[in-house]
Amino acid sequence: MSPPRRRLRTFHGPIGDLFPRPERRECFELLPEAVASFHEKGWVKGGRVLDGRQIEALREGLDRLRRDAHSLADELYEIDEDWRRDPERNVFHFLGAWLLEEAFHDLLWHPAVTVKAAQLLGTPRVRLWHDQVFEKPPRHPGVVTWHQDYSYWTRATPPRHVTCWIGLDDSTEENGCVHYVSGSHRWGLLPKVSLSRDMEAVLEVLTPERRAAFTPTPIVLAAGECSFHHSHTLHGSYGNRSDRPRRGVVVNFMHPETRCADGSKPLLVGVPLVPEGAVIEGEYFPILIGPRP
Ligand SMILES: O=C(O)CCC(=O)C(=O)O
Repeated sequence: MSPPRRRLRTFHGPIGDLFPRPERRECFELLPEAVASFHEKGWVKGGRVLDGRQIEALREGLDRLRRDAHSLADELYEIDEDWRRDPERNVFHFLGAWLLEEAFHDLLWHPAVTVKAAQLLGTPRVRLWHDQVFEKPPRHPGVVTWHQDYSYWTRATPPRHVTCWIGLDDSTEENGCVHYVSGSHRWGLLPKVSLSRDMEAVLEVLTPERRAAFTPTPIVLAAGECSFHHSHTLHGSYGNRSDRPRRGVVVNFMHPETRCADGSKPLLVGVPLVPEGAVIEGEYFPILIGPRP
């Protein structure tokens, strides 16, 4: 039997020494041209943010979470239903690794990531919304269908969110790297789709002009490199045709004043209710950079 796990959510700062403590913020900043490109296209590459030791610690944490996934279902926010039903066909996708694994927890405060997220959101303070993991084993058909992150997040308002996708493997077209549709962050909010079912579902609702402009860019990254995307940027990924895994860890950041637009049920499974209209804060939503309240 596995040893009992610690409740990491009560630690609002790094626990171990896997990641550097914030030095001067400027060391980690994106160049002004990169920030401008993010606003223009809705995504930007963020360079290398993990070294070999950090990648290995995250991979090991992910192995433990996968091994125990079924028994941990109640301790994570969510594990993709389609994966639980049919792991051979669906991507291993879950939310909440930071609650259970120290490397995933400490990654949230990693200045190489948080400084850039703050720049892109245009705020000195940034709050955690949640984290995610997407794993495609070798030769695996699972896809992540074209979607906009904010279509799942309308209860956290207004939309001032940014996502960082970090590779735990080299990701290429062959092993199913993420693709972004440049400019789609200006297309308004499209309907929510199932993440694992019909790859093209969202295309049905695009106008002919937008369909014509639908030209996904493959985001080829080395292990340890990252990309950032806007909450409305259409993105998705195809199956893994290679003999290598394709693992990615995702941090979803939000503006610290983001409010709850629907207090009728928890914003994430297992998280206490946030009253409608209240700022989303507390144990599960730590400030990751900038002065704490
Ligand atoms: O890892 C993938 O293929 C999809 C990632 C994704 O949907 C996201 O980062 O929001």
